[in-house]
Order: sequence, then C-alpha cells, then structure tokens
Amino acid sequence: MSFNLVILERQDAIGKITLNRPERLNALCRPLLQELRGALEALAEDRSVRAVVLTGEGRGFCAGQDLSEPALHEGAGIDEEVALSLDRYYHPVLLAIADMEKPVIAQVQGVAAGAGCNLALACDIVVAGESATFLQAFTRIGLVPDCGGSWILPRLVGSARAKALMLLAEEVPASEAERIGLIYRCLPDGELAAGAQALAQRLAQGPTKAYGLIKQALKESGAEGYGAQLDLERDLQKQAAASGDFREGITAFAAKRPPRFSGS
Ligand code: T3D
Repeated sequence: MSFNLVILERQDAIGKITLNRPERLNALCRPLLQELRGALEALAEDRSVRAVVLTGEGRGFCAGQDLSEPALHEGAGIDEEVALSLDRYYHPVLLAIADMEKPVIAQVQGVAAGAGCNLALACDIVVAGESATFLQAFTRIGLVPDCGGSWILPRLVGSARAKALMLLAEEVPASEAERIGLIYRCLPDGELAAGAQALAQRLAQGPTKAYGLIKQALKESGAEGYGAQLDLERDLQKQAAASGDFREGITAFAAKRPPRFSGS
C-alpha cells in the first residue's frame, strides 16, 4: 500500500504514523482512514516494531470526520452513509489499535475534535502539548459521540464528567485533561515530541507480550463480573508466564541486573 494522507516511518523499534492533511486539521476522509488502517496493520505485523506513535502534521492533531466529504451532503440516505462509514472505515482503525499487541502512544498537538478526540483516546497512552485541546464536538453538529467515546470516557473520567463533556461539547485544555484523568500527561509544547519519543523508546524495550496481554485484560474488564475478570487475568498471566521476557525478568532479578527484554 502506498501512503499519501498518512506518513509511515520506522526508526529502530518504533513505528510512527502522522496524519497528513494539515490544511484541514487532519480531518478524517475515507481515503485517509483506509491508509491509517493499512499503516496500523503494517506496524502490527512488523515484528521489529515494538511501540507506535500516532500524531498529526501541522497545528492540529485531528478535527474528526471531514465534514466536507460528498457523502455527507447528498441528502437522502445520509444516515446509512454515516453508519456505513463507521462500520467500514472507522471501526477497523479503532480495532487495529485495540488489538495490536504493542503499545500505541497518541502525541497530540493542537485540537483533537470529534472522532479525532476519540481516536487519540483509543490509544494506550495519550500525551499532549500544553496548548492542545480535547473536544467531544459531536453535539455541536447534532450527532452523538462515536468511535468508542461513550465507552472510554466514563472509564477515564467517571460518568458525571463524561456526560458533561459529551452533552456540552466544551473544549478541554490539555492541563485540565491531565488533571481529570482524560490523558496521561500534559507537556510543554516544546517538549511534546521528545517526550512522546522517550516514552516510545522505553516501551519499545519492554516486555511486549505482557503489554499486549495488559491491553487485552483492560479491554475486556467490566464486560463480565469480578469473578470472570479474575479468571481472565489467570489465563492472561499463564500466557505471560510462558514468554521469554518473563524468563528474562526472573533471571535478571536473581542476577541483580536490569532485564533485557526482547519482546519474545
Ligand atoms: O461520516 C461519519 O462517519 C460521521 C462521523 C462523525 C464523527 C465526527 O468526527 S463528528 C465531528 C466532526 N468534527 C467537527 O465537528 C469539528 C469541526 N471543526 C471545528 O469545529 C473547528 O475547525 C475546530 C474547533 C476543530 C478548530 O477550529 P480552528 O478555528 O482552530 O480552525 P478552523 O479555521 O475552523 O479550521 C481550519 C481549516 O480546517 C478550515 O478550512 P479553511 O477555512 O482554512 O479552508 C476548516 O474548514 C477546516 N476543517 C476543520 N475541521 C474540519 C475541517 N474541514 C473538514 N472537516 C472538518 N471536520
């Protein structure tokens, strides 16, 4: 697959995807979503990549659905088009992030709005520059939060705040987003790229299989009762215990040296 609307880069064990429509604040049109899916799948399959950074080119991270897309202006059948777009273009992207074993870091500068906000929040760790803002823009145009917003927001910030964010569609500055637990960390704008890179480097040297199993445990938590979650944790721990990184971890502990994880 060739990439024009996203930039795909690999350096050492880190894969980087940059949304590349800066003139539209990286608004998500269908061709971009197809490329984004392709890039995520390529990095998921690349065993040399052990952490991924997702960011946007220019002054914004992503302004959500491209509201100028012709399919949204055709009158009759627009509801079917929107549902199809979510099924066919958005959900594969979001599931590719959720199902990927390796951790995905969102590096957010400027605005993350609508589906762009929930794309960032779908990543495993979100770091943002201090001038970044998070906006559940959906009700501003008469829509409801999609792209997992109604699932992730109450888990991150609790039901009361999640409802207010979704109903009021107010911009949340990055510092506030960190304070309420919407994101992991707000950094000075000038330190954002280096901060995201440092996190990615650290994760790329970690126990990749354990990270993947943690993602799986969190994704499924709450779907079943407490007892079922204990059973799931047992099953995932069994898989982690079978990994080379676990063997390295206990060997390194016994030898009183730092572990050298290989991701195996
Ligand atoms: O089909 C489906 O699947 C439906 C799914 C829907 C999911 C969603 O994401 S719904 C929510 C869609 N997004 C929005 O409603 C946000 C729309 N944008 C804005 O409200 C503002 O642009 C921002 C608050 C994000 C940023 O404001 P500001 O003042 O910093 O920038 P701007 O001047 O408004 O935007 C800069 C340019 O980007 C501008 O183009 P121009 O005038 O310079 O030629 C603007 O039109 C364009 N742009 C911004 N957002 C979008 C966009 N173009 C297309 N789609 C956009 N979403």
